[in-house]
Amino acid sequence: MVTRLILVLGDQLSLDLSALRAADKVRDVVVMAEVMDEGRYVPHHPKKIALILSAMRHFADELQADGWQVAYTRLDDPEAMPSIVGELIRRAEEYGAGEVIATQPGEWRLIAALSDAPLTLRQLPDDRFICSLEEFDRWAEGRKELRMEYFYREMRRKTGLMMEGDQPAGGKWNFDHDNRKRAQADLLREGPLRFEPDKITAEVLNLVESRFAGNFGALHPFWFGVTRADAAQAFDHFALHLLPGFGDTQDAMLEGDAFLHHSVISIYMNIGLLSPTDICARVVEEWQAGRVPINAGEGYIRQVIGWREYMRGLYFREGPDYVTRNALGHRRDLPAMFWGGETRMTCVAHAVGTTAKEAYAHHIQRLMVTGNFALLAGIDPAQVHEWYLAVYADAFEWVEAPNVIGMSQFADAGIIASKPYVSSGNYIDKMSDYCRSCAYSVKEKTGENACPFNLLYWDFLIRHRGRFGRNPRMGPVYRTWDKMEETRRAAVLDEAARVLGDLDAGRPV
Ligand code: DLZ
Ligand code: SF4
Repeated sequence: MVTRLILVLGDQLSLDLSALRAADKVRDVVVMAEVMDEGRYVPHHPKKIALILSAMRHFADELQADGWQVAYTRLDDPEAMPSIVGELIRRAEEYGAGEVIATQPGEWRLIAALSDAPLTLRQLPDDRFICSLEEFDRWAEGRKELRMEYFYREMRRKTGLMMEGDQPAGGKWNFDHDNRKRAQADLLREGPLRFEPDKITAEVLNLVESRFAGNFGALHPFWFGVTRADAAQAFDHFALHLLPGFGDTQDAMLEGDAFLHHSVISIYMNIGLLSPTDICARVVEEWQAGRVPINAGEGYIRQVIGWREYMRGLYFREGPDYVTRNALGHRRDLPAMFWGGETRMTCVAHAVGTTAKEAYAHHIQRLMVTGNFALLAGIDPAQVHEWYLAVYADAFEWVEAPNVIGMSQFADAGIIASKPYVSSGNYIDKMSDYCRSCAYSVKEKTGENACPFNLLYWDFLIRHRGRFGRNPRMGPVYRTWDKMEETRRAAVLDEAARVLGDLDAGRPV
């Protein structure tokens, strides 16, 4: 029988991957390839590249130990081709392979490249998710509005997680209301589990250092887990030490604590080292044993079976042009402060600083600090999208693009968010301790020292009044504006123009 090639990509490191299930250990060859094109199509954070390459190498070893034949290409192999398709063609010749079996990639770019490859190639559905793409489309069909909350309820019913018969445990589907507390500094908070690099990781770190030296972000200290066993241990640590407090402070931000009670598990889940169903089963177990309050348990599984699946469904439903959408016509370039350039805004400096150091920031830093700023300042959403895709270790387009283009930047004209996620400095002040040490004053609404969020917030709303003015959920904010004194309104818009002018001139804000 003719050999077939089984493609396993860097974010497909799951033993139950559909391509592996369709394969025959004796007959087929698994192809894994470190390639320059995947490393540089956006300027990925060095920690993200190191995580993927080291996890790929460990996974290949695991497959080999399990009896698979693996053709593995390292980035520094002299015969390595620059692209995945190039590697497949080279390996097909080498093994005289007649067919390639792949699991559909999580990005339209790569799906198209595989579809166009001069090879006989089958792309199987990626079924490591709770909701298949067909099921999502059936759910979405004919609905006027796609609301995550209703989709989530379907997923609760489907999985039976935290259900009592056909009713949600605790009598409510969603306990988010309890999850908006400020956080107190706590020197004893455990934080995510950290791992020492082993020999394989050390080699990868050297390679990344030499090939991606100019990329934004710190490679060292590298503490991510890189195997399924590491990922399981990291999740266990979270479940025991951090999950009980996860709900309450989910939206809080502290200068001295980048992680609070967050699990930082998306970095493992999104490359396939942990399965969403296993994770949720464990969370429910902890809640049933009385070790975790319902708001933490429900809040956590909602992110995994609700939000994450909903993002994926929408990404594939909306199609390849989704990442180019720009409903608000925003054209400004991404300011240098997103790449670590100077800023006087403590909140942005912290969100970007954590990102540079850890290839991670939590959801409120992403949504309400950097995302909020980019939206208010009218930054080109394609540039914002590429930034998020590059700098976060958990960012793959199927999940990152709908979060950024849709949820954060409103560039899809409201498919995901029914109103733009914008706020003045007030929200950041309420949820963080950032404003205390900021050069700007969050209490000042006009003047030299006024928090830029306060100025840009109104400027954004006024610029887009034609679109949002009639949105009933935004009525109250426009009424507040209309009641302001004329001179004050003029001052706010003048000063916002000054801030935007500074951005355009490349002056630090
Ligand atoms: C992100 C990434 C990087 C940096 N490098 C590789 C690689 O060398 N080989 C590989 O198979 N995958 C890599 N990836 C992940 C792919 O970019 C990812 O599979 C697609 O973007 C689809 O999600
Ligand atoms: Fe951010 Fe404004 Fe607070 Fe400064 S005052 S930290 S810019 S919200």
